[in-house]
This record gives sequence, structure tokens and C-alpha cells, in this order.
Amino acid sequence: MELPVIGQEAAQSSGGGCSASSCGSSNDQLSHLPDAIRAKVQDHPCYSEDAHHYFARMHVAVAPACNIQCHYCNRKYDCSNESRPGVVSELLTPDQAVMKTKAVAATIPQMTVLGIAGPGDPLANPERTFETFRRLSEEAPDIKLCVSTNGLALPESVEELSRHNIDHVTITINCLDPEIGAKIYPWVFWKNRRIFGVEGARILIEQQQKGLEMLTARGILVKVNSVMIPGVNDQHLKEVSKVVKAKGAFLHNVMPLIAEAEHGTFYGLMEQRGPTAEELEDLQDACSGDMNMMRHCRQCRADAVGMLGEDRGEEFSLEKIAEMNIDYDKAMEMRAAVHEGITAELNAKRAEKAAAVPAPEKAKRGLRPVKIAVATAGQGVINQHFGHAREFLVYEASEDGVRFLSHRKTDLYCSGDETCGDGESVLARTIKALSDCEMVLCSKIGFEPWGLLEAAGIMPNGEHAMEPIEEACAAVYEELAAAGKLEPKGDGAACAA
Ligand code: CLF
Ligand code: SF4
Repeated sequence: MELPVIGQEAAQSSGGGCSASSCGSSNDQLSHLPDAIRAKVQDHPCYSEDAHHYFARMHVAVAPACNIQCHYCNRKYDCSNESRPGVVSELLTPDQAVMKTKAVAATIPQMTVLGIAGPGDPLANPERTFETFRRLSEEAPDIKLCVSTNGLALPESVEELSRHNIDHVTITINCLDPEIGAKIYPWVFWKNRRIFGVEGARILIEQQQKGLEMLTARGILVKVNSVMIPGVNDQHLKEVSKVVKAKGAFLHNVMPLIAEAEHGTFYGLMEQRGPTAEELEDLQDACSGDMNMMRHCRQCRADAVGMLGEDRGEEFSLEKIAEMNIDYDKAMEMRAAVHEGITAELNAKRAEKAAAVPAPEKAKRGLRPVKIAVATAGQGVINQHFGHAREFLVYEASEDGVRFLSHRKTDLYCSGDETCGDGESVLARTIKALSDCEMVLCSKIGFEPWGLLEAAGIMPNGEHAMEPIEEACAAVYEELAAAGKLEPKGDGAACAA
């Protein structure tokens, strides 16, 4: 059924290329960095929050084996240290991986990073992983290489990683205390033996810490991923954040545990719950005093292709790639021009931000912060129909400014408001996912979702279509303040939830 729409006309973007529209990048995490580091992260969609609105990444699933067991993994699916559990990737040989990478690079020129993140542990499959990296560094030198590991085999791999010019390594570190580790890892496979419990966890933790120190000593950027497991390591992760920062890690990505019985994992079957969105945000805030936090992770699959949050993998099946005729030298020229255009736009925005004269300090009005959900298809602007959104970005507007908090995944409402397995409609689930937000900004929205959102205390707003996200959030915050709707917290202020 065609839905009636409310709000301004807005072009839908597939996330491809860079529009000439004004783009609002979120807080510029890069301005304080030395030039050499900035050059390494400014076009990496995971290491730079504002870059993820413009640049894409891809993974090749070349690494099937794993050398440890995590309680949130059952090995039928991708490695959950970097991936959403419950999905399976098509395994590739290094040769197929190189072909696929070139095909994606030629088709999606804003793809800047090739990562290996599973489906097992890349460093437990050194031949396949390093053969892929070696070939790509020779044949597609314009692509940054990235790897994600549980860390057990990291120290012995550091030399080889530096040889392949790999500037970005992610280590999943869930704990520093082997007693906690034993509740997450039942065993590790070490020196041809399976080692169980606390002793196995101790070995894993020592290897992770040693690998982290060796990488940072070589100037390789390290991101640490941690899976937040309520009641197991949630309190402990603040300590993890402090320690890894002290050892030179660049970024900390605390991800929520996803444990469902149907995935057949130990935690899923034991009904270990994952954190709520609010618990996750609170922990990220608690860690952020000590560390650069990543908040835009999408827990991608081991064969993900496209912008973060988007999966174009089906366009690049082996069958489809075989039909493509790729001239990679030509593709590199085109990619260089596209990257130059995006980088110029991004740099202009970063410079504009750095040069902006700070607004005179306003006397604090004692207003409460507001969470605002945003539908965007990329480029940092509000350019997506409510019904076309597969995810919403959540921002907090307050008297201190606007900051990005998290994203919320939803199903595609516009494909038909079908009932999910649990009897709940897709729209009802979306509204539940946004229940702590007071407003949703999108380019358009139909009457039915408008009414239901409003009834749930979430005000839809289509008046800021094609505006930069942060500017639009600041504007609606001021509108709410002017309307007297932001009385201080604790005074019985209505919270949409
Ligand atoms: Fe892939 Fe990971 Fe490299 Fe990114 S993903 S290997 S650092 S290129 Fe990124 Fe995906 Fe989160 Fe990973 S959003 S799951 S953090
Ligand atoms: Fe599974 Fe990854 Fe853990 Fe290995 S490291 S057990 S593949 S989640």
C-alpha cells in the first residue's frame, strides 16, 4: 500500500558517492591527532565516526578455523567477536577473496578498507589470511588492510602483520581477570593442547596484552573490541578500558552481547541476557573519560560489503563476479578521484568546525537532555523516509551540544508491516527500539506510523529533511526549550519511554 507522506520532499541516497549537500560530521575525534595518525584513520569507517558517513568497508570470509571457544559462539556462524551472531558467511579461497575485493573496489569506489574478521579467527588461519593480504597489497595497493582477532596467536603474527603494511588491528579483549575469563571462555587451544577454565583464560589474556604492546610499539593502530555481558564483565570493562588505553590502544568498542537460544550458543541456551541500549550507553559513557569510544559499530558479518549498517554482499556472489570485467588500473584512477572529492569535502567540514568561533558561553538553563532518533542514508544528513530505515542513529541534544550515542537496528517497515515471529508487528518493534527517544527526525513519514509514534510519546518530525544531523538536532532542542518542554530532570518531566 502506498503510504501518505508528511514532511518535505527529500532525495533518497543509497549511500554511494558524496553529495554536494552540506554534511554534518559528528564530533571531530581527529583534530587533536598527529598528522601521521590522522592520515591512517580519516578514511577508515570504523576508526573515524565522521568518516563512516562517507566511506565503506568490506570483509572477505577466508578464515574458517578458530583456536578458542567463546560462550557466545557455537561455530556454526561467524565469529561473534566482530560479527552479529546468527549469520553465516560464504567461505572464500584467497584467490576468490582477491577477485571479490577488486570487483567491490571497482563498483563501490568509496570502499577504502578490506578487513578479515572471520568466520573463525584470522590469525588461527595464517596461510589463508596472509596470502590474501600479500596479494592485495600488491594488486590493490589503494585499499587499507585491517584484521580482527581474539589475540591468542597475535604475538607470533605481529612481524608478518607489519610486513604486509597492516595499519589497523582489532583485538577482542573481554577481561583482564582470568577468573572472569573462565566464565566467558571454556577453553583455548594452545601448543597442541586444549586448556580449560582459568588457566586457558590466563594464557589468552597474556597473549592479548603482549600482542597489544607489540603492535603499539610498532606504531600499528589498535582498536579493542569488548563484548558487554551483564553480570559477567560489565563492571570490569571500565578497568579494561583504562589498561588498554595506557598500553596505547587507539579506540575502544564496547559491543552488546547478543544471545538467543536459537543460535545454540552456551549463553543463548543459558538465557544469559544482553545489555539494554541504555546499559550499553551508560557503560560507554563511564569508559569515555579514559578512552576514545567507538559508538557506531554495526557488528558486521564476516562477509559484509558496503557502508557500515548496509550489506551489499549479494551483489558480489562468486557467480556475479565471474561475469564482471574489471580493469583494476582504470578502477584505481576512478577511485582516486572519488576519494579526493570525499576527502576534500570532509576536510573542509573538519576545518570549518575547528575554525568555528565558539559561541559565547550561555548561562546554563538547567534543561534536561533529549534523545533524538534520526533516519539517514549517509553523508551526515537527514535524508531517509521513516519507512525505509533499517536503523536509526540516536543522538543526545543537551545544553552542552549534540553528541552521537548509538544506533538502533529495525526491520524494514515499508516492506509491509508484517508480524514478527513473536506476534509483534514490525512497527511496534521499531517503536519499542526507540522508546527512550522523544523525537524522530526523518525526511518523510506516513500517517499511520506518525500516529503510533506520537501515541508512544515519540514526536515525528519531517521538517529538517536534508539538513545536517547535528544542526537539526540542535534546532529541535531549542524549539523544545522555547516551548517550555525541557524542564529539569527530576521535576516530573515526561520521558517518552
Ligand atoms: Fe572490518 Fe573490524 Fe576492520 Fe572495521 S568492522 S575488521 S575494524 S573494517 Fe567496524 Fe564492523 Fe564494528 Fe568491526 S563496524 S564490526 S568495528
Ligand atoms: Fe567464535 Fe570468534 Fe570466539 Fe572463535 S573467537 S569462538 S570464532 S566468537
